[in-house]
Amino acid sequence: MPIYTAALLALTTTIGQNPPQITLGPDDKAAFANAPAGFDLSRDVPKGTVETVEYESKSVGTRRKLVVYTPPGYEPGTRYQVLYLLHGIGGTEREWMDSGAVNVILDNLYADKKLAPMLVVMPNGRAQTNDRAEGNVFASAPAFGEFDKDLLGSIIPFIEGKYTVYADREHRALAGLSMGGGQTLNFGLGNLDTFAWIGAFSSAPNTFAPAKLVPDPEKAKKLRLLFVSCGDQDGLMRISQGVHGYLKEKGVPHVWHVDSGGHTWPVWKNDLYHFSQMIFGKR
Ligand code: FER
Repeated sequence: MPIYTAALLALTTTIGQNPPQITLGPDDKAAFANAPAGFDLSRDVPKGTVETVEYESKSVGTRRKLVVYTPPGYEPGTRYQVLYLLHGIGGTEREWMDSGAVNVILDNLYADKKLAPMLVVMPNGRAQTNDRAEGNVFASAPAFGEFDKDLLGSIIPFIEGKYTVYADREHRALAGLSMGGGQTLNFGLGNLDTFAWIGAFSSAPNTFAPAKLVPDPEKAKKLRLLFVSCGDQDGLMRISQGVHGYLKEKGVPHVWHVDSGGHTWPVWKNDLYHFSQMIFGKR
């Protein structure tokens, strides 16, 4: 079992299996069929490469780790697009690898020619000196709120210096699950000049209120994709419902996808499967 703590397991049980009252409205339905069986199982196909690298975080003042997936057939001299992919409250930079099978899902999609060439950068969203998921993981919630300085001020410049990647909004996507979903909405919608593609899966209570998230609906319309999803048995559902309702009221184009499931990995893997195919236009 990865680094999930007892506190997080209790949380997952509370919000996943015994959810508070969830009322589904007419809009709250699946936008896509589930990913095909086996989409997250390793096949005999070319594999991408996964490496952990360290960067200097100016805002935190430490050297921090992040995980980078480069696709099968990666050529260092070729320009790639970048998906920045964020974890949940009990995770670290390893979570999408250890629990989300991100490399397996993407390897399979590349083998099936369904994906645009991209790097996936998985940073640690807990912007504090000790960024391990230790003890009471909820105590680090404020550090998740500080992460925008690290992402924008250190991580993106580091990635754009180390790898040959496009360095404009059209070629940057931001996505995440739960706390990382809230970060994605807060920092993605707050930095429309930096990201053109946004995916928020099962967003947590760190998500800003909708009117703060989208103070200027006209500006948000310049996003290429705003993907909002949640499981139909997730106790945090009301947050995503609130975001969808506000976007709809203000006429901001978005995808609203309600998965079947709780606050769990099958939902987030399915979201990644769909979201990754929708970003960066044609392959
Ligand atoms: C909360 C419930 C859930 C909360 C955060 C979460 C900050 C995050 C869950 C996750 O990331 O999986 O009240 O408050």
